[in-house]
Formats: sequence, structure tokens, C-alpha cells
Amino acid sequence: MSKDIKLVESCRICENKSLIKYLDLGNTPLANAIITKDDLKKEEKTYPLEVIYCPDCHLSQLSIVVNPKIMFSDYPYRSSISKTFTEHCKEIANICHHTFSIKEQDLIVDIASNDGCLLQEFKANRHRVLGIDPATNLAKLANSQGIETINAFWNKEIAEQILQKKGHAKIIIATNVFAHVDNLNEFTTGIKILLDKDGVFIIEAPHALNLIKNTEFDTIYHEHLSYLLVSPLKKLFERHDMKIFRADETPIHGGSIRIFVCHNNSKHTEDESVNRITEKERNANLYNIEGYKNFSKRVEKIKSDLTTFIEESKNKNKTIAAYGASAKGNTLLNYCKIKSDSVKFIADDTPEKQNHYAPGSHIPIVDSGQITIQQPDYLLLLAWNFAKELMKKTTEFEKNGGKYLIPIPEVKTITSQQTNNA
Ligand code: DWN
Repeated sequence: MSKDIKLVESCRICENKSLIKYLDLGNTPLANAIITKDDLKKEEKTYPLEVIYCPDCHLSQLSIVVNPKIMFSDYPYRSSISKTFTEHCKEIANICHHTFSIKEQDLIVDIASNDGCLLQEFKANRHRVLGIDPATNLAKLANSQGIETINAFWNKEIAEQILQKKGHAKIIIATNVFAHVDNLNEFTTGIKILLDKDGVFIIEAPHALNLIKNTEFDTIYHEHLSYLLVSPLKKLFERHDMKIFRADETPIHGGSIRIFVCHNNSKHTEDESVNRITEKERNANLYNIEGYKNFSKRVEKIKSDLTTFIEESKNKNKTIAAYGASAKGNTLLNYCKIKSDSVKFIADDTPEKQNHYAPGSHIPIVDSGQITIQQPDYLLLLAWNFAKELMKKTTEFEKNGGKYLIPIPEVKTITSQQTNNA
């Protein structure tokens, strides 16, 4: 077994050891391990990508944990590239402002704060803000943009340090990180230390309900150790004398949950939203392995439909390119064994990704100006979760007769009008 990984021997929430595998996507390179031209010839590391289910607490999780230092110390993903996401950050800040009446000097902490785009919204409201992110490149970028950011992984020592220096935090936010963490007990212990008595801890992550319902299997990659449901998280927080008092559904990233957690003895009382979502999870049969039985068949159908579409297009001398060099896109490309002989390039607006190659498929990543320059017949939206935004940026491509192709929840060509009307 490679020294980069460790086997998951028990459920990370309830320690149950009899876990059931329901998906195997094979050995796959790390989804954000983009490659320079010089490294194209070097052998790429791949790791098993399998999902296992805990029949006791219903958490889905990967069967291995890749050393987080390998994945997150230098990170090519910038949250603020997407306008949709920056608008989403405004929504989170407004909810905090209006619902939890935070005062100007209250401390707001964002764990895995990336380039600081969420904290910018709180800083605009004159709150004290602090980011924590393990990626040296992102912490440097956020600090250079005036968002104080500690370059570290979150743990209880960091929580203690911040408490000493800045006092308790009124709001602690963790968007798209809770599912990335192996030791959730240690992570939560840190939250308990730093969170003000009546403070709120907000987690946002793709909801496993949408992943299964819409066959969003591309959301499965080594950064995402857990595929979250509200039910197992309730168990985790109860163990830490904390409670989930509100749960929202939000469309970001293919459909996410936003859950609000507080100390048990805080002033916040649980509302009906928590039970409403756990009922949805139960009705989707996600508290039973039966609910996952046909998932891999649906994944296979997407793979066969996409590869057939590509083969038929090639036979008709049609060209295909892609937009959005996303982590999810690399899971899709690698599982479907799609290479640069099928998809000519992947356009992306992230400077750190351009002039690199996608891991596994080795498809060149270029700036999005290449879309109208090369005018492929089809544009595969690997970041289908941002389809509206990507289409708004490529109106000329569509006007020139180009067609959009989306892979999830089913493989189909789609127009911007259909997307806007959806
Ligand atoms: O959890 C995670 C999610 C939130 O973000 C991380 N583990 C990694 C990352 O996953 P992803 O790469 O699949 O996320 P996105 O946000 O779907 O990736 C979008 C990609 O598309 C990025 O590379 C940026 C690019 N993009 C672009 O070039 N122009 C996106 C938009 C909206 C654009 O206009």
C-alpha cells in the first residue's frame, strides 16, 4: 500500500467496521493534480476510488484517505473565478447578518477560506475576519488582498491559538471542507473550543441525496472523503454536546446542504428544517443500502452514452472541446477513459490551470478565448454545475453554431435558452 494513503477500517462518524462498497471508479489520479508539459512523460500516481456505505449511521465515504498534505498544500482551485459562487458568498453573508444579528466587531472565521472571497463579504460589513487555509499559494493570495489568513490545516491547536489572540468566534464557516476531512472528531473539537456560547458553525457541502438522485458521480474524487447526509452529522454533533438547529438546501455545486450547528446550551432552538431534510433522505431510501444498489448501473450508462456520443461525433468529423477544468471533470474524463484524441482542449479561466494538462487524460488546459478561436462543434461543460455562467460567457460560440453538451444527470446537448428557462 502506497505511503501516501491509509485504508479506512471503520466509519469516521460511528466507528462501525462493517462497511459496504457500492461504487468502484478504479485507480484514478488526484482530481486537481494538473500537470506541466515537462511532467507529461512522468508516471502519474493513481489511487483506488471506491465508495463504501455505513449501514449504522448511513455515511458514504471513500475506502482510503490520501495524505491531505499532498492534495491541499498547493491548490490550483480559486473560489472567486465563479461569479455564481461569489454571489453565493453574498447570500451566506446576508443570512448571517440578518438572522444572527452579528455586530461589527464580531469575529467571523472561515475554515478552508481559499482566496478569501467569502470573508470579503463580511469584511465589507466591517466584521473582524480570519481565514484558515492549508494551501500556501491561496493563503498568500488572500493575505495580499487584505484577508488575514493563517496557512494551516484546521485543528484544536489552531483553535486554541486563535482563542488566545482574538477571543471566541461568533460565526465559523466551513464551505466545501467538512467532506474533505478525515478526523471529524478532532475538527469538531476545534470548533467547540473557538465557537462563542451563542455562536453558529455553518457547514456547506454537496448533499449525497443529489449525488445519488442525479448520478453526480463526478463529485467523487480523493479530496471528498465523505458524501454527507444530515442524519450522520446529527450523530457526530450530538457526541460533541452540539446540535444541528437548521438545515437549508442550496443549488450550488449540483445541490448542497447548508447546516447550522451550535452548542447544546446555546440560545438557538432546532427548527422543522432539520427533520424535513432527514425525511427527504429517508424517503430517498438513503438509510438503506438498497437505496444505492442501482447507482453504479446509472454511472455505467452515463459512461456508455458519453463515449458513444464522442465516437459518433468523431465518425462525423465533428470536434469536441470542454469548458471548466474542474476536479469533477477529471473524475468523469478518467472514468470514461476520454483523452485528447477525443476532447481537443479544456478551456478554463483560472490562471493557475492554464498551460497545464488535465491529470490522467492529459488534455491541454487553455484560456477560454480558444473556444471562439477554435470553434469546436461541441463544448462539453465539465463544470455543468455552472452551465448558465459558462453559456453566458460563450454566446458567440453558440451563435456560430456551436452546441453545448452536458454529462450530468444525463448526457445530452442543450441550448442556453433551455438552460435559462430551466
Ligand atoms: O469541493 C470542491 C469544489 C467546491 O470545488 C473542491 N474540492 C474542488 C472544486 O471542485 P471542482 O473543481 O469540481 O469545482 P467547480 O467549481 O465546479 O470547478 C469549476 C471549474 O471551472 C474551475 O476550474 C473554474 C472553471 N470556471 C471557469 O473557467 N470559468 C468556472 C466558471 C464558473 C467560469 O466562468
